[in-house]
Amino acid sequence: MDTAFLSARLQGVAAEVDAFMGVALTTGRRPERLVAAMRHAVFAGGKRMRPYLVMESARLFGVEGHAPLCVATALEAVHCYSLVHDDLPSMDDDDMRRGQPTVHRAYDEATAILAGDALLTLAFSILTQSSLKLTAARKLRLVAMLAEAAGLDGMVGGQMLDLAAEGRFAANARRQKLGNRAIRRLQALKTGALIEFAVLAGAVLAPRTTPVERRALAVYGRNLGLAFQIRDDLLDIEGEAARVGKALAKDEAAGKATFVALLGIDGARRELDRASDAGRMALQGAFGNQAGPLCALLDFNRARDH
Ligand code: GRG
Repeated sequence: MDTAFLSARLQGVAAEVDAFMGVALTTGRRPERLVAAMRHAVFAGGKRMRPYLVMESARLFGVEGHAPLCVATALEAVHCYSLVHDDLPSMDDDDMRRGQPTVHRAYDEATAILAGDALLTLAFSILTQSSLKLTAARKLRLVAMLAEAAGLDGMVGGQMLDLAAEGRFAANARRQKLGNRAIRRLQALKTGALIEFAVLAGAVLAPRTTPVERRALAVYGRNLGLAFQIRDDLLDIEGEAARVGKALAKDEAAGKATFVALLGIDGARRELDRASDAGRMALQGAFGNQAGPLCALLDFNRARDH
């Protein structure tokens, strides 16, 4: 699958997710400023990589249409919330995201907190809405998986470890030099958990799956999450701020526990290649040529400049 094909597919997914979000985020009798801030967070031009993963992992099992789109949109809502909160003054204190002012900059801090909260809860409304024609057991499974991936045992837990490693808290006000295992755990939670959810959700939507297929998806998801985080760490050092759409070279100054800090630039590049290859092998072993669209994302990530 070549890059042009992947870009077209990503754009197609983005258009579908945007249309769904557009309907979910209409004003009506809702607080206008809050809806506007949520729309700012959602429609700022994200890559929609997680929705792509949901839709392509479902497609591996012949599942297309409204159900994968609902799950994809719910996940993107969680992702957008996490970016809004990550940018807050009390977290990373960023002014720009995706080339636009961050939500607390465009609006104000209270509105940004509420916009994030409302995006997180919107995700669970989408997963439980009646137009999503899945059995109650499958909906419950998706809700439980997303809650775990997003919360204490996933992204939020990872974010807390990240801030603690920076020495943010009075009880522990020194930077921690995390080792290999600790950095991998932190990143698997902070970034990896939502990516793994995206990949595994396709199997929940499938009428039937085998243990071999589920295992292959899990290995692919874990390695893609790792590869994605490493690319993000490399972009902080070697990316162009105008392309990435936010301030760069912040990780080292903040004492962040990154793969570049752990492995150096060359070591991080090698680990990115290793993880990408491991993800590809797992998927091709279980799905053969059908794995093309998901394998293409590994290459896209390797080369991405934002
Ligand atoms: C605040 C609860 C909470 C969690 C924050 C998302 C996150 C956890 C931190 C963001 C910091 C960061 C840069 C993490 C690296 C991985 C990541 C989430 C990058 C942004 O995702 P992309 O590249 O963004 O998919 P777009 O803009 O394309 O949607």
